Amino acid sequence: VITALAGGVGAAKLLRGLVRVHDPAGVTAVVNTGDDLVMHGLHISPDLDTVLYTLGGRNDDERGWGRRGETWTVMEALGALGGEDWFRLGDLDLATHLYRSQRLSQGASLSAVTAELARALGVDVHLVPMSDDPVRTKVTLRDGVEVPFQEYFVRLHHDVAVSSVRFEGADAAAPAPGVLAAVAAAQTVVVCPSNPIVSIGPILAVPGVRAALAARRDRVVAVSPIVAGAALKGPADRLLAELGHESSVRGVAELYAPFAGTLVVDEADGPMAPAVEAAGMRCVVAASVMHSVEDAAVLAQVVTEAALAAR
Ligand code: FO1
Repeated sequence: VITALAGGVGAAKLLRGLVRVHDPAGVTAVVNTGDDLVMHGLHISPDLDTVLYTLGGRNDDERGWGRRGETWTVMEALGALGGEDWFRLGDLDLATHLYRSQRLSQGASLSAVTAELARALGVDVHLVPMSDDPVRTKVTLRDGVEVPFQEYFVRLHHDVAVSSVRFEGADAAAPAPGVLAAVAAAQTVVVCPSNPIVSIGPILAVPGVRAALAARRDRVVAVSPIVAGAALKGPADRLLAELGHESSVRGVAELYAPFAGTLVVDEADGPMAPAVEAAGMRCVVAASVMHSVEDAAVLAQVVTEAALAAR
């Protein structure tokens, strides 16, 4: 039984590898929902959708998000009306948001709707949002203005300096049904190579999750999303530095050491292994950049073995 904490693209790639080497029915992915937003009255859960589409074989791997073979008829028509079209929702993708929004409006929980979508898309992994309650990541920019996460990420192309990040609603949120039990029961808990601040951070901010991980610290294996000081995708490196952390595997280790026993770092960071160990984590060096599903399966095997060796 494996439980993974997941953000978007990096997590989806590793999960695709994990289900190559483990029975998907034994894998639970707890997914960040701090990126969620309501737009045009629709509830959009970008990280859940990236994981759903990737495991369901429908993700546009080149763009990184949304569905393969996508068309944009609705967005073009919306733009022509003067509607908000900076957050691009493709025609196929819209079906997901329509389905989710309709079911939520009928009173279904986000976890129930996620299970329905997973079934419909042929995803066997147990996919759960971190919480059924709204948690919204808010980013304060250097000029003091606070914006919702997607305004920072998409509208401003995460090309602006950040002074702080908070997770609105987290204090009052409960972990979704099964989240704490999945951490408690797992042979291995994987912290996927996702942004430590805005992808893993919101999951840790849900009351009870951090303590549940800390209680299983020896079984928790994190994969560094930082390779040779840089993020493979997105603004993790800049965010770490702007918020006072080192943009390196040492910086990641300092954040994760309280609740994770092992950090998997890329071969490029082999020389940093002593620094990771000095920060309090066992360090495993491996090829961690996933160019293919085969790479992901090899990394998944490394992660699994690392957890076994830590016991
Ligand atoms: N990312 C973009 O860079 N531009 C977009 O217009 C955009 C639209 C979008 C729509 C649905 C969805 O599920 C994801 C979308 N993303 C878009 C990606 C999203 O911003 C990121 O996946 C994250 O939230 C960061 O993990």
